[in-house]
Amino acid sequence: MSKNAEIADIFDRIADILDLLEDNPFRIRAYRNAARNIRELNEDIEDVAARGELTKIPGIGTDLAQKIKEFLTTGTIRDYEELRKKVPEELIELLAIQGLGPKTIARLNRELGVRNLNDLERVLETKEILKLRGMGEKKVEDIRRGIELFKQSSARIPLGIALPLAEEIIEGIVKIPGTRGTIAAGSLRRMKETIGDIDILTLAEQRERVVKAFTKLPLVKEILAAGDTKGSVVLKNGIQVDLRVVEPDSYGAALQYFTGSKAHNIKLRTLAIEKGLKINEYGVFRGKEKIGGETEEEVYTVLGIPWIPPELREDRGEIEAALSGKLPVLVQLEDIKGDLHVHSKWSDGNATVEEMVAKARELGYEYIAVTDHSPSSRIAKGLSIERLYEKKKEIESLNKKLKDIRILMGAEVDIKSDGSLDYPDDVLKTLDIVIASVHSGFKMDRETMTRRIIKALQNPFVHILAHPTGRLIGEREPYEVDIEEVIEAAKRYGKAIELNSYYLRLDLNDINVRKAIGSGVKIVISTDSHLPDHMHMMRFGVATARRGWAEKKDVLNTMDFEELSKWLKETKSL
Ligand code: DGT
Ligand code: CA
Ligand code: CA
Ligand code: ZN
Repeated sequence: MSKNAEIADIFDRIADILDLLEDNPFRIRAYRNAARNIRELNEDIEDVAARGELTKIPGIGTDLAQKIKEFLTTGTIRDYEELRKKVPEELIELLAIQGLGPKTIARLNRELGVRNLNDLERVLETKEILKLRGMGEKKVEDIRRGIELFKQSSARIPLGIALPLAEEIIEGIVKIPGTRGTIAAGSLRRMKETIGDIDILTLAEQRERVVKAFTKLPLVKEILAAGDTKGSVVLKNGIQVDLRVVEPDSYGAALQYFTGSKAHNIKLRTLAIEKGLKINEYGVFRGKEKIGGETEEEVYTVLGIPWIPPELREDRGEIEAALSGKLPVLVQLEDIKGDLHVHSKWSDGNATVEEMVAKARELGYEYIAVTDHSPSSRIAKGLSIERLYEKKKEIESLNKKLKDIRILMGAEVDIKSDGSLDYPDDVLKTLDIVIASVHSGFKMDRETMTRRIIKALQNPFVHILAHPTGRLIGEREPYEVDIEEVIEAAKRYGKAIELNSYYLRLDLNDINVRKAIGSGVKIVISTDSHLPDHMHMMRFGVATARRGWAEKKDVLNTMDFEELSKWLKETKSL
């Protein structure tokens, strides 16, 4: 892990502990902001420190800068070590449980002696817990569900965390002399939204030596196994990495095998058997003769089918599609012509409109929609109508200045509990693009929520429904909603549905993307960025769209500016 990530983790941890100690909320928020900004820094924090520019990082004052320097020179922060002594480590872990806030944890600890998850599960079964202030049957039930979710998710890592780490490991392996073709396999290559462990494949002659060098990479905390062809390690943040070192003539077969999924491999093996062939991680065989295995393409073509993109390999009909020549031509990152959901300093973003536009330009986009929050989102500093019009002026003048990129004046408008929108129609009418989304009142029954969202889609000025199920991977389950009905309504009213690329959202998910495009509804792959660097998360959204079988034509923001403008206008007049 880079120093940036280590320091950010410590700051987050300090905030957690202060939370449990019910410390000053502003102090807590300061640590959280600092952690976020450090994590998203574009360069190594050592370099920033060396230039004496730590306090130029947003949210870093002299005090935090001092702590960063202390960490860079001594490897630890004294205040942090002191704080850690005040709260048991296992108690801090409980903060990750949805429905269980720091105040409740502190109370559970003080009054019922809860020190860890086991204790918590035990007291949840007793009557005593109901005597605690603020506790009731309903709350107890919420905590139980939170625990369940916590147990499921703590074993899997979001793609957005695993992928950058894997890239760092791969860089390390590439530098080991004698390695070639180093590549991620497993669920990571299939770009699943969460990853159990990281699988990596490399090609080398002296395999044992490569495995040994792998186990010595700086990110490694613990060695689980180190043999002559494979090694397993645990990284500093607890993620397991399996490396397999293979020989050239079986590289393709191994890559195919270890990319999975298991279900896809089983199907493929059946196909091989039908053709009188045998397939395994070493190659494809006819009797004793090896007829393929050097490249992955070869493995598929000797079975009589075209190469299948890894994102499709889930046994969801891809082998049948390959057999009948009906594999989709999947959308690619390069097809994306703009980001249609980003925030700026006008609301809760961290950067100015110009800074967001600069990033869009760097990414080669033709356009960007700056869609700040509406007034109901108070914490997110939603814009009053007055401020909305001020922002509109700024964007108009920027558009006059800029030649190479178009800025769309937009808003992310709250869908209120009754399905009405947070700006009146005569205001919405003046915007280039309107995104509607649910930001509060998640706890509704399925039918009410579905009707609420459909009502918003009926509004003639809405173009896109954003993060349609509201889930946060590992943190919050989707709200109750009949997504099929929502998709049908989107089709009926000519609206698009967002695939939010933020790594904890990926909402729509792969399955729902397929449903949407299957119904003829366009998806929009956006990042919902609150700072320029978040715009790189587009790749997670594109990957999820590919897992949902999306082609270029299914994705609204692959259109050029002219086509898009036409689509936006037509939608408004439907
Ligand atoms: P994960 O790590 O839980 O996110 O999922 P994967 O798909 O990366 O699974 P993993 O790491 O257990 O194994 C990597 C690949 O190796 C898997 O996708 C397919 C292949 N594989 C593992 N075990 C088996 C097996 O028993 N049969 C077959 N056909 N393939 C297997
Ligand atoms: Ca894996
Ligand atoms: Ca594995
Ligand atoms: Zn947003």
